[in-house]
Amino acid sequence: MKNLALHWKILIGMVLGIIWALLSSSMGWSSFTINWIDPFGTIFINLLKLIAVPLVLFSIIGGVANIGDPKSLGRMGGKTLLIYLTTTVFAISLGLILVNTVKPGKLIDEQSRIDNRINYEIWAASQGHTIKDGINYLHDPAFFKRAQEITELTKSDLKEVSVADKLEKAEKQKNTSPLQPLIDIVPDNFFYSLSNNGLMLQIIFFAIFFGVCVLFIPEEQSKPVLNLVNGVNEVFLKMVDLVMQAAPFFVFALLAGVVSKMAGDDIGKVVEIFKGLSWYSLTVLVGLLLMIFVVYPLIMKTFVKKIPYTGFFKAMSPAQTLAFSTSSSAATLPVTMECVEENLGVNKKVSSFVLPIGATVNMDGTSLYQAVAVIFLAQMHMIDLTIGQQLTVVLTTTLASIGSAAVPSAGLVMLIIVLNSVGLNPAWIAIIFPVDRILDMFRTVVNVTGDATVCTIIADGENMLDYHDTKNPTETFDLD
Ligand code: DAS
Repeated sequence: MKNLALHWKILIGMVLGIIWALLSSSMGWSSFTINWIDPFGTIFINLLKLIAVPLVLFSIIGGVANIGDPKSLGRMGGKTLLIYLTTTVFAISLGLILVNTVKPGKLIDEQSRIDNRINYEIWAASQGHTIKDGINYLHDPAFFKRAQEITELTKSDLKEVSVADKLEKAEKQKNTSPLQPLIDIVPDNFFYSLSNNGLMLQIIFFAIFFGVCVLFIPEEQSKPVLNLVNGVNEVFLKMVDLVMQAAPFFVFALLAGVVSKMAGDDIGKVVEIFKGLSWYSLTVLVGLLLMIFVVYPLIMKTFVKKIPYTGFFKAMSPAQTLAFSTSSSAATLPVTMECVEENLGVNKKVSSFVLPIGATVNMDGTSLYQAVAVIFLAQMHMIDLTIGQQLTVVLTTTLASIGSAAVPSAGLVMLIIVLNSVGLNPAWIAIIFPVDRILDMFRTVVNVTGDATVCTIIADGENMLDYHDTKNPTETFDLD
């Protein structure tokens, strides 16, 4: 067991966690699992995020300052953002092709879709939207009464999943200036940004600014700064190695908690939850699995010949299994960096710059999921979005995935922006909320895999990739 590769130990921890949750749910012990086991999962995520924030700060400062000259920094930065954008738009397009082919929303029974459409028209009218393509039930009293009943029902559903407060936040976000996302990148108080690790973009902005300025001070002054930064970096990476020794146990607690919260003491509930949303969940999963096992390997094969198909997965498996268990790219970032540097041979100068930016702005899995979700919700409300509206979905999904924080369920909240952008009811996120945590696990794996793929391509392009297949992933986190 000792020599078993870490990702196998994590997978075993995951499977045992799910088995324990199913067992405890059938024995009526779910509250024990949620109260006494799940907290260790939260502790694990806290530990990783505790490391991630200072690690991002010092690794970017070190990465930028070690690059040596602003010109190559500019070139690498430009390439990074361009490739990130390309993979995101590709993921959205794949999602749109799948959801318009499978049409999961149209597989729902006709009567429910008509009710949904009525409900939508009422909501649209209440928002001052014009009644679309001639469906004009509003003047029929019988319809109006039925529609009011459905609307009341939806409202009570909303209260239950506390989506209302998320809607409020999105409403506030909607009424800001178009350049607000740009303003939000520049912090006015760096210590406030540090204490709110959702403001990762502000920490990245400060780190790049600080790192560039290190390049412009005389060598005898920048040397001690760089020594300190590099030394602190090593300490945080050693913290990751330490935490990862207990990863299998923590992952057991995480998965036991997630499944117990979903199932409660009635395992049949999990089946219920997926029943109405099975085709939707399947469409999202097929898209995400295609990204992981087909799209990224094809991109790697095209741009980085020296890394074999299995070699990439062997190298990234600890990060991918962690992304799956934590559903948080930010929490997984320290491990993603170690896997990319130690197992893929990417130079730290590239990974410490490209990966933190990727974890924050490059969310291919999230963008694919958001594209599928919007079209699915429209279909189940008997609404066919025009091509123009679907192109709007591409744009707003790209922005929404950039704006999504790298934490669990962030993609669901940002979906509100996308729904608003095509005149759909943002409260519909309550409909897909029940399966979101499971889909979030898979989309976070895609987000992390996408970041690692782009980082490897950039490193290869900068001649900073020294790949050797000999490394066994389990040695990545050895304490010696
Ligand atoms: N869980 C997010 C992440 O950490 C992705 C999402 O919510 O879509 O990448």
